[in-house]
Amino acid sequence: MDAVTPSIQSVVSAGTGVKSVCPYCGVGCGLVAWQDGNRVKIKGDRTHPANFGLLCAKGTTLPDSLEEGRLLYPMMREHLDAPFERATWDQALTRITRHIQKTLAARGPQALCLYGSGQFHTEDYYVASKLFKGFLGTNNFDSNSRMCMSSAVSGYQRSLGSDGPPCSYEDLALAETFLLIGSNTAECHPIIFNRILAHQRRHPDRVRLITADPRRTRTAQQSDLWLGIQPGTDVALLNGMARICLERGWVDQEFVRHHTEGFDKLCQVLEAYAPARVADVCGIEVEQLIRATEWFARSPGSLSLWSMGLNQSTQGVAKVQSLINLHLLTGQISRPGAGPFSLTGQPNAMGGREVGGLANLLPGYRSVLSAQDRQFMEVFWKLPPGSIASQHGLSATEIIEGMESGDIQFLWIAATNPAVSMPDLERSRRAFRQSTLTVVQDAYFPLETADYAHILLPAAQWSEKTGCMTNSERRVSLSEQVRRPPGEAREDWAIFADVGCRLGFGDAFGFSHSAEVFAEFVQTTRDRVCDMHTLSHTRLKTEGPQQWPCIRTDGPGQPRLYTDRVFPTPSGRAQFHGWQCVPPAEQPDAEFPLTLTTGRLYGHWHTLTRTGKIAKLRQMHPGPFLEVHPEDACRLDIEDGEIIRVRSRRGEARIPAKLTSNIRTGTVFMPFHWGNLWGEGMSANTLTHGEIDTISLQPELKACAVRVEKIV
Ligand SMILES: Nc1nc2c(c(=O)[nH]1)N[C@H]1C(S)=C(S)[C@@H](COP(=O)(O)OP(=O)(O)OC[C@H]3O[C@@H](n4cnc5c(=O)[nH]c(N)nc54)[C@H](O)[C@@H]3O)O[C@H]1N2
Ligand SMILES: Nc1nc2c(c(=O)[nH]1)N[C@H]1C(S)=C(S)[C@@H](COP(=O)(O)OP(=O)(O)OC[C@H]3O[C@@H](n4cnc5c(=O)[nH]c(N)nc54)[C@H](O)[C@@H]3O)O[C@H]1N2
Ligand code: SF4
Ligand SMILES: [Mo]
Repeated sequence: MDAVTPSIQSVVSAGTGVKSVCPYCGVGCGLVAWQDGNRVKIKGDRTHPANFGLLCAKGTTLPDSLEEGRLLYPMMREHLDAPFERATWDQALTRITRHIQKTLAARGPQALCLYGSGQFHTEDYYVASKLFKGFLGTNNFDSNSRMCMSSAVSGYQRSLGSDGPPCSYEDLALAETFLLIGSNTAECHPIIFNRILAHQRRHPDRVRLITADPRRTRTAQQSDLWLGIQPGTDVALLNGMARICLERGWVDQEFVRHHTEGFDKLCQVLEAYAPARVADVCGIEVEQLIRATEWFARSPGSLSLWSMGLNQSTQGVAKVQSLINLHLLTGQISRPGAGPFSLTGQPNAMGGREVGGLANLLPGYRSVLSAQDRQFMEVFWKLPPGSIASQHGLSATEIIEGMESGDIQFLWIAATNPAVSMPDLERSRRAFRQSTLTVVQDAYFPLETADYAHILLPAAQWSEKTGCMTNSERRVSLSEQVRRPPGEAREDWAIFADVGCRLGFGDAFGFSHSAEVFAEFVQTTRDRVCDMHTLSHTRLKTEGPQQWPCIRTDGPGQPRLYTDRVFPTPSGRAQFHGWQCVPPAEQPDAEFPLTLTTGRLYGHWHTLTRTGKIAKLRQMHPGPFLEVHPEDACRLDIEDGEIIRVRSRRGEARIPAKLTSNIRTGTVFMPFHWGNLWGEGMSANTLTHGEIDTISLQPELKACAVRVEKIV
């Protein structure tokens, strides 16, 4: 067995502690945590409905990441080539406040920008949103969720009328067909995959897994059918499946007639997706396509789980909507065990959407483009009418453009490491160097992004602060503080609130505890799809985690959305929207003949600030590599383990080749975890490009053209 085979580790029993949540992925596993001498100890929370006590290798080793390499004090420097010097909080925040005031006077609010993270607690997000979108009057507050979930958000909004995954983890034990599309669930949402496999073991004759992925991932290897599609051909695949449903009479006529709109237009689009052509475009067999469709359409319950293979694409929204079309067409939605279910990447990307943590959103699933929504928030925040800007703020990749043009004069980066995670890194790094003033607020130092900071602010992280996170099934959990933050580190929300007070908005930012922040935030959700106005830290502590919508104070929230088949669209009907399949922005050609896709490994978390400090996980995945099919390797005359050069139009990497027939020929794969701190030439993002989906503005991190060269 390969070293990276996900091993789900059972918990050991231990003493009492506080309830906490794993700060890694969007599964949102519950933890019990306590302090033992100087160490934080954890076990899985047996009562938490996400994991019932189980944890994966990342969760289990989490406490080992807390000590080494922490940023303990604020640090400052005059310019990027000077060394950092220790500063007091007062000095650092005074400099920030003065710079904001100066920028407001000289250039106006649109020159200010905050780039945040799906790793914020809901309370951090809320205070940041209130400060930037409300009191500073700029919607330039985007987050790394732009690179993660924004295509899912737009897809849900356009097809179902609102953001919000309609399903529940309960459905993992009720569905019979699982379509895992663009998701390496086994490595990236391991506890969910474990639940699916357990369900299949109980019902081996009925439960089937289909994986659609250009790589035969660990997820695909444990599936009943692998659709090894050509990268970027998901819309063709899903249209082909829809077309087969039409041809074979596998359409839920009743559902389509009474609960949807746009069926005729969809049928027109599907005309071009005859099964033989689709199989050809996707590079799979017609029989596989038909079998997958039959399993999906004719099962008593089909659940699709998707993640970055759909979202990170110039067709991200098209892919998501095409998947939802298939659910609507077959009536595989609005009932237990069925539905389109996006697996959220980061632990609180869901909370970010609720609080307005993308440049187009406001708290309570509101939009900056809606006059009514802006007005609601202005009244709520006691701001004069017109305070909230009526345009989208800058999205993640637009921030890079804003730095290049000089439109941004102040950049605040918190809980994300864009000097590793942004596409087209050389360009991004050049842009960051042009900043007038950049603040980086993180738990660790050194850090790749710190190279571009004038001011470093030490943040308290998991176990050092109390706050809420919402997981993929819309369940809000309270993660309680276990120990004091090291050095002078402070909670993110408290830093934003302090700057709010220093700017003269003391009445609005005088929060004394995150519970107060949460209490204010939930009022913005009243009567919204994400209604959680009945929740409070106290209730979550006494009654445990709750799913929204949760409108009763004396009972649990709703496990599923739209079970009455009424959707939050003007007509109450879900919307079909047919898309044509368009290839990825950068196509392979004679010069760059291979398609590079990028992604994750089981034991590592993103840019390695935590998992890179844990010996066991480093041993599991010692370094980056390029997966190459043996046929391509033979043509290129490269051997397994040979250090090769991978080049794109934007940059290059030098890493070992890993020969495997678990990838399509013509496609290569590289994990994106390693940044410059680990050495030059290890970063996948020196190769990727910043082309985006024009609706969701999410970059296409899953496909670019490269060539692989032998190093002589
Ligand atoms: N171990 C681990 N788990 C994590 C994370 C982590 O860093 N490490 N991060 C979390 C976060 S923030 C996220 S967003 C999620 C991501 O979770 P996933 O999306 O499951 O992970 P990725 O490896 O980014 O990509 C998934 C798969 O998409 C495939 N793919 C590439 N192109 C296409 C395509 O065109 N179509 C289809 N159908 N598939 C394609 C890739 O081959 C890859 O196997 O994981 C979360 N969980
Ligand atoms: N090529 C390629 N690039 C990708 C992707 C891909 O699939 N391929 N995926 C994209 C996706 S989906 C994502 S989500 C991003 C992730 O990319 P990043 O967000 O850049 O990755 P992280 O390493 O999770 O960065 C989180 C940072 O927050 C710090 N931190 C942890 N806790 C706290 C806290 O409580 N407060 C503060 N202030 N800081 C804290 C950590 O030390 C770390 O530096 O990468 C994106 N980039
Ligand atoms: S599955 Fe995700 S949330 Fe659960 S322990 Fe692993 S990393 Fe943490
Ligand atoms: Mo993500």
